[in-house]
Amino acid sequence: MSSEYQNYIDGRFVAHRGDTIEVHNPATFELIARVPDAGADVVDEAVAAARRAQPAWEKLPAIQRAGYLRKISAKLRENVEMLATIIAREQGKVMPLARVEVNFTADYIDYTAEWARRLDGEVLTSDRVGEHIFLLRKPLGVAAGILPWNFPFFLIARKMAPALITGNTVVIKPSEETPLNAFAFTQLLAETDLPPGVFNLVCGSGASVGAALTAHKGVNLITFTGSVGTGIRIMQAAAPNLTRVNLELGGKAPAIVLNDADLDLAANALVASRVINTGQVCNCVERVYVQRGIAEALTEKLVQRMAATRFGDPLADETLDMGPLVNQAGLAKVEQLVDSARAAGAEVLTGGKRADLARGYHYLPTVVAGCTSDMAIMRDEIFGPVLPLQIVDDLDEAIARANDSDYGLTSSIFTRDINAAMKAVRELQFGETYINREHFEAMQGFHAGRKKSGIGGADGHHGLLEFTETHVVYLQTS
Ligand code: TXE
Repeated sequence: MSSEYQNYIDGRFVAHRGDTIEVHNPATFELIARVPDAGADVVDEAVAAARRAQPAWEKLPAIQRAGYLRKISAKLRENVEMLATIIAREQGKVMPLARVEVNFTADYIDYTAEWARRLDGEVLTSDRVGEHIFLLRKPLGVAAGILPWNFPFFLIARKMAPALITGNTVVIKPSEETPLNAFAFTQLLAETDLPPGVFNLVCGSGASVGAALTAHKGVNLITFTGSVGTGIRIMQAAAPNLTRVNLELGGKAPAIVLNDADLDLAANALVASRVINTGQVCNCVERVYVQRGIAEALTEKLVQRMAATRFGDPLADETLDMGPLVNQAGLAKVEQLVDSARAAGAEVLTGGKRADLARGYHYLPTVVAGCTSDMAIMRDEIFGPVLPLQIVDDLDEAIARANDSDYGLTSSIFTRDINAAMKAVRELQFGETYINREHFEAMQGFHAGRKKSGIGGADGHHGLLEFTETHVVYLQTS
């Protein structure tokens, strides 16, 4: 079967003949497209094109590479409404957030372009008379970006922009759940004069394109955002070639709320950090440890706010707080975690079941109280609009329970006591901690998880370095 959506290789759209993947709107179940499920031969062509283009791309002054990036971001800014609508339709995000995603993506590309004149090496002190030691930073070569579906558009930029500004070329594989925004991105990119082969797009499943890319000898870096299980498979596929991996594998973010916290601020931030993108964000609040003294008051505020959360088809109503979950598997996982907590003695205070709508993978905004650390809902990533609460006696207990996790991406604490906040910062085993605010990272930060949340990180100066390797030069003069 042929598909009107075409892979983009060496500066050209390539007609696809072969297997296709169906893309559905998760709010309506409507079939919206069939896209290529490319094979290993197409991956070979894309990697070969990226390899051919890389040396000349690397030789360009960084400021010229930045110029190309800015042309791409300008195209995105001219097409915000079109792009946001595609994202909302295939992923289920509400339109205001989809617009934020497109604008943030353009901002991210521009921010990355600004690094052009700041990509420095180092001059090291020598032990020898007349010797000069230079540490150069060089691109790795070809980066393969494997994308998830939750912020699918932004993730193109998070993989592509730092790769390109540092002199690498890329092959991008979108998630098979949300490929249409990546085709739209590529259409706009193709309207610029970006040299052929610098950016390539290959669409397909994890088993086809994902497996071929990650086992490919011509790939120098695999940068992946997705699940822990797939991250492990990617490391295994990369091992024979010793290909570098950069893995962002989600989290089980704890939020700690102490007795002295501003409860309205905490409740607003916790709900915002759970409702955004229907709870399908790696840094979303996944479990709340609330100190006994304010447990009742905070719980009441959370229940009230979660119960008031409005959801439905994002394209039918722009004022909704959230859309559906992305697919049946996501809905089944949320349902199973809440059901198992209930069966183990936790109390569902609001929600706790699928929404009674005719169409769409909707789950009711849910608060589950009386959770304990042995429950799966406190240990596994929920990735849905569910807030599980556990009562703790003090900060020490909260920190110990927060750290007792396979994950280590983000965390937060709500308190007016600077000593308590800084003790949490010292002892929490997480890549990020938010104090008295919602969970959401900044592009100039460094988004990196510990433990099974991943290897390496993204954003800011440290994120750029992930796309480089060092070359030390010893120059002996007389
Ligand atoms: O992820 P997968 P799924 C978590 C979240 C979610 C769960 C499952 O808990 O409920 O993962 O989501 C590609 N080689 N996160 O199943 O499978 C696949 O085609 C190479 C957290 O959608 O990890 C897609 O492009 N690639 C998260 C990408 O991996 C392979 C974001 C992600 O899919 C592959 C998303 C293979 N063998 C889900 N198999 C976050 N960190 O924010 C699959 N893929």
